[in-house]
Amino acid sequence: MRALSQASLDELKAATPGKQASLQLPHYDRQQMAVGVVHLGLGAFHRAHQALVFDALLAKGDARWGVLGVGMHSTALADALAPQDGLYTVQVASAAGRRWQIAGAVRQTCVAAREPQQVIAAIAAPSTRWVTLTVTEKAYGPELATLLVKGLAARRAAGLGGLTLASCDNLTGNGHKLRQLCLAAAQQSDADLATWITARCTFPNSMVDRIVPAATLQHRADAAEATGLDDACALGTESFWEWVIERDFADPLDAGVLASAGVTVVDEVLPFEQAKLCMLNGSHTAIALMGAVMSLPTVADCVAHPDIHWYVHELMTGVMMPQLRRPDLPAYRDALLERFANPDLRHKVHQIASDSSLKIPLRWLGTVKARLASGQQVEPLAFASAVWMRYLLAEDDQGRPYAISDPLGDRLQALAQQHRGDAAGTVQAMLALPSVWGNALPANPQWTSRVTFWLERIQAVGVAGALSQLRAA
Ligand code: CS2
Repeated sequence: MRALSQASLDELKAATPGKQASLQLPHYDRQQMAVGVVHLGLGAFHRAHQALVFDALLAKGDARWGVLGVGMHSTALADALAPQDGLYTVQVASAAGRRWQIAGAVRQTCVAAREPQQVIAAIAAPSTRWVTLTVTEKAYGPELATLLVKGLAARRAAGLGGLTLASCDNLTGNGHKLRQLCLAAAQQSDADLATWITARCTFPNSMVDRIVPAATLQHRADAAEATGLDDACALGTESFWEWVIERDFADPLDAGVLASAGVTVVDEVLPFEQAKLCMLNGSHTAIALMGAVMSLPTVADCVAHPDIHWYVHELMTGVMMPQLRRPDLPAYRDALLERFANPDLRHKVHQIASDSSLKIPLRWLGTVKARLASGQQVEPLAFASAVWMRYLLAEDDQGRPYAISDPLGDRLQALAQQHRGDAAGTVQAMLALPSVWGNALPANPQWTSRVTFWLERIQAVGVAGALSQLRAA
């Protein structure tokens, strides 16, 4: 079978004149597109989300939205996309059926750790207008700041205008965090550069949403069947997507341009961001940890379990929604439960459970603190926190081992083993980690006692047994 590339795509287009509902191809002239976007964190999520928005803009005839896709460390995807001329196939699966799309927005790829000069030069290139980022929670540190600041310094030295730098990571106030990081690094090297960044560049907060599981060989086989071409970079996603971004662009006209491709441009993203971080990501983390210990491989398997389905509904309705301001919360919740149940996604619980020590503070703690402060119950999140502590034993309820991927993994697993069987000792040791729980929660007797209560129950009857007790309570 021929490999996907510009040449084989051109043949496919010639062989299938006219548009097909089940297979969408990039009909625009990819040779003419300029690299207008430098994307840091080339991975499945970017390719099924922002890159498809840029693809839609290119398809409308706006040639400014080609992407340089930058892997931060890993070379595999960047190097697999290069011989495919940046092309890849996306399978979009929903209750209405499946369709495929070959996306054309990625013009070039490279790897920041291997080719930093190429990234810096691209940030400083005249055609570049945006930098987008999906680098994950753990990457917001000095390495990222140095790369961006070098690029912005070169851009300023070249006498060019500013950029829109849009963080698309699941962080509260992601744009503000990115701005702070860049300005602090710029201040250290050159105060004038910091002034230039403040005056010329914007860092809009944004909320991005689409469930994009890690790509598998099944996606590759399905894509080959649909297109007749072998695509080593095929991936799958759901039909739902949302990108809500604050009206804060280096080029103010971009608001209308993005809106024309289905992006929601708002004055304040916070209500959307908080609802998504809590209800989608917060539920995801709880589901993933339960699924890992209960040996349920995917999110769809988890929500097919009646007690977990009840749990997620209760977590959202009883504990999270009262704190949130998004206008359509009940409909948003119901849509989320349907999205989680999508059987085509096969979204692995262990993928979501990775880096939980960084995700928990962003996804659960706002809710826990707000509710404790007003004397309200936090039972579902105390339960989920106990499940996390149980999960750190790295074996499921049948005693089968699994791997834990987390920057604090070794330390957390050592603590879990050290206090194995001792719920109070485990909770005390785990809550003493301020990067996960902050400083106030370990001293809160209500929180400590409820987490300990649920960890004891889990130790006695397993996660499934404890969950049915939570439901019956
Ligand atoms: C997930 C997210 O892996 C995870 O932690 O919760 O990747 C989630 O699928 C996306 O944020 C959905 O928009």
